[in-house]
This record gives sequence, C-alpha cells and structure tokens, in this order.
Amino acid sequence: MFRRTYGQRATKHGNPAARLLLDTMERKKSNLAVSVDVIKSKDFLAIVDAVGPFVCLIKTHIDIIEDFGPPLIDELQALSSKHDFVIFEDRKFADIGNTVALQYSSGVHKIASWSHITNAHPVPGPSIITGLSSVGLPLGRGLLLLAEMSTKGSLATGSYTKDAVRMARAHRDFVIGFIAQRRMDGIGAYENDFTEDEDFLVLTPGVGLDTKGDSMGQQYRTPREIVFGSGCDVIIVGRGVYGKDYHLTEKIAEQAKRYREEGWAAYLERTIA
Ligand code: BMP
Repeated sequence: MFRRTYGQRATKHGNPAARLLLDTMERKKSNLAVSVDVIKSKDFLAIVDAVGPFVCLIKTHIDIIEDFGPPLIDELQALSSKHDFVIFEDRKFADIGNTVALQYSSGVHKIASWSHITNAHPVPGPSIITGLSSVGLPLGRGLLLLAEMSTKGSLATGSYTKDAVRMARAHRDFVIGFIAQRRMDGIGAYENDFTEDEDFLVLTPGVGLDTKGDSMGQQYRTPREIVFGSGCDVIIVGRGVYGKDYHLTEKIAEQAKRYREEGWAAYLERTIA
C-alpha cells in the first residue's frame, strides 16, 4: 500500500467514502486536510473558501461553532461542491453503541447526514463500530479509528493501538482507516501484515512546518516526516494554515498551498522511491 498511488487504491476500495477521498486526492493532487477550528460561522466559511482549492478534505469540529444553524451545513456543502473536497467531522465518538448511533444521526448537528467521514475512539470495543455503522453504512459513510494520538503522553500506544487495528480489520466495510502517526501495516509491526485487499487510510494530525508544538501538549512533525518517513496518507493541518491571522484569507491560501506542495512532494518521493 505504501507505494501504490492514491488513484490505484481508489479503484480497489470497497467503501464509497474512502473511494471518494482517494479519488479526490488523485484528482486535486493534494493530500492536505485543513482542520478549521474556529468558533464563528463567518470565519469558518471564509477559511474553507480560501483553502478549498488546495485540500482534499476539510475537517470540522462542528460543536465549537457558537452561531451554528442548519444553513451553515448547506453552505459547507456548497463549498464542498465548488472546491471538490470531502468533509470529515472530527467527533471522536466514545460511548456505547446505542448512544453513539443517536449522537451520529440526531441532535442539533445530524452529523451522518452531511459528513462523509467521522471518527471514534476504540475504547468501548467493537460495539462502537456496530452502533455507528448502523447509521453510517446505509449512507455510504466511512469511519476512522483513533489508533494513536499526536499529544504528549498519549495512552493510545502498544496493545491499545494493535487492538484498534484488529477492530478495524474485522469491520472493513465501514472502518476505512485510522487517525494515527504512522502507517499501521507492514514493517512487521503487527503479527500479520495486511492482505492485498485490506487498505486502511492513515490520516495524521500534529503537522507543522514552523513550530514543534503548542503549550497544551500538541506535537508537530513535518509533512515529509509524516508522509514519506512514516507512510501516512493525509496530513491534517489546523493552526499551521490559518494561525492567528484567520481574517487574512490571502495569507491562509498561501499557507495551504505551501502545505499542499510539501505533502504532495513527500507522497511523490514515497511512490517513486
Ligand atoms: P492544529 O494543527 O491546530 O494543532 O490542530 C490539529 C487538529 O487535529 C485539531 O482539530 C485536533 O482536534 C485534531 N487532532 C489532533 O491534533 N491530534 C490527534 O491525535 C487527533 C486529532 O483529531
């Protein structure tokens, strides 16, 4: 999987959300996802519109938007069509199957109705996948499991990470990959390397070109370290792109372009190496 192109992987994948993402990456020549963690709808939409041309995916934390209303989702979907990107709500579900099914389908945000991809902590065990897939699978959605985290002192290591991989392998129709810091197959890291038809995407946060972290435990690596060095597929960048100047859309677009170029060069280096 390491050397296969995103386009080659798209043709083989069984899940529609994974195919959409891989196709989008190939079409736009981008493995950049921007995480738009701002609290006003207006700022959120301005950033999405500015980075849209350069990304394969927009990651949201919809519950931090102070003035949220259903029209925001319509506008996000319109921008997704305009700029051709996939939507990933970073909800990090972590409850029993019945509860996560309700949280995913209902409430104010109705995540399943608009987000192609969402994610979950494996901590409750396989029943969290059963609950979420009862809602998401009929809609053609995909799920990522948080197998590792980018933060200092993360507990998601060792056997926890291995068990996350085992859970994913048992639910390949719906689990399309991981939030993790390295690819989860090969190099003898696990008892069994993945078979030809097991293709898990690895989406990786904790990406920064100019700093090594923040004051709250976040740790950054460069796109090259992540995509070439660790074999991950998508770089997720938040503050590295919009920083403190999120009213300056030109500057934001410039940064998005910069991260996209770095991420794509690392991917080319990996596929032709
Ligand atoms: P930033 O690049 O500004 O540090 O933002 C990173 C984003 O990725 C945040 O939205 C955070 O919730 C998310 N994230 C992370 O940083 N580390 C993880 O292990 C998992 C995440 O979802």
